[in-house]
Amino acid sequence: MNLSVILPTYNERDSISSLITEIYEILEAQPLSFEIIIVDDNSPDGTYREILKEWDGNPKIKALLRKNEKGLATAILHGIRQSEGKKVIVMDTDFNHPPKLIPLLVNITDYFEIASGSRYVIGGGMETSRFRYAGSKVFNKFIHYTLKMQTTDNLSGYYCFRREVLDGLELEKIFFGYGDYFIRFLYVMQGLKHPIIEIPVVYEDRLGGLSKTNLKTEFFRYFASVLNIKFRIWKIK
Ligand SMILES: Nc1nc2c(ncn2[C@@H]2O[C@H](COP(=O)(O)OP(=O)(O)OP(=O)(O)O)[C@@H](O)[C@H]2O)c(=O)[nH]1
Ligand SMILES: [Mg+2]
Repeated sequence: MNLSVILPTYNERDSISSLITEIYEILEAQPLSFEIIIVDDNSPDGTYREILKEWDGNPKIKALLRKNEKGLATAILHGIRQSEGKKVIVMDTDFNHPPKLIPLLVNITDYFEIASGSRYVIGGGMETSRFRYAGSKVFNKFIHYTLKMQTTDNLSGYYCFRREVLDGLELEKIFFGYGDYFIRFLYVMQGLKHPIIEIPVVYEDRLGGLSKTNLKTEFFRYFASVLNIKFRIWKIK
């Protein structure tokens, strides 16, 4: 299997079917074998039922339901562990992350082990909120100076990697929390000297449903995560 696309969902009933359709059509046009893995944390809005209604019986679509666990990062890890592709893509399921970038992400990871979408390289941006665009930019600068990260967007969470970059790592030590797991992921990958290329991404408006992000709580969580790395309270080994 060439590629696995991991889609974590929580209350994304309004967008999930059209997102899967769009990704499916893009991938069917590529010369590769693929699977799309959705990890739903028992969304009260019936996201999982909606997926089964549309896609049950299609061997390329695997819908996983977690009943006893909740959380973005562990959902992604669960999906990765159930996946078989030599390359893995992770993305949001509300259309913030435009599926049209998928072919480029897949193609460029023939040359770089990790390709990551960035709002802060030329051509990148955010149609959703100017306030969040500016806030994230400042926070990314903070990450750059504090952790010496060479990546411009350590919060995007839209990326593709070759599976072997995870070999030998204790993944539970990276994949916990919310979007802050991605800071840890990139930090570890940079430390291991895996080549990472950033490609411009423009976040589009969420198609429906509600944001799960509480900006204030997340800001403090992300801030604490960066300081934990900096002062070696958090270590991978
Ligand atoms: N499985 C799972 N998915 C989650 C969880 N929390 C968020 N997600 C998914 O993670 C992605 C990002 O969540 P969003 O609410 O869009 O967060 P955001 O992009 O920072 O916020 P917006 O800009 O408002 O869209 C979406 O695909 C959500 O459905 C969770 O606890 N479990
Ligand atoms: Mg979103």
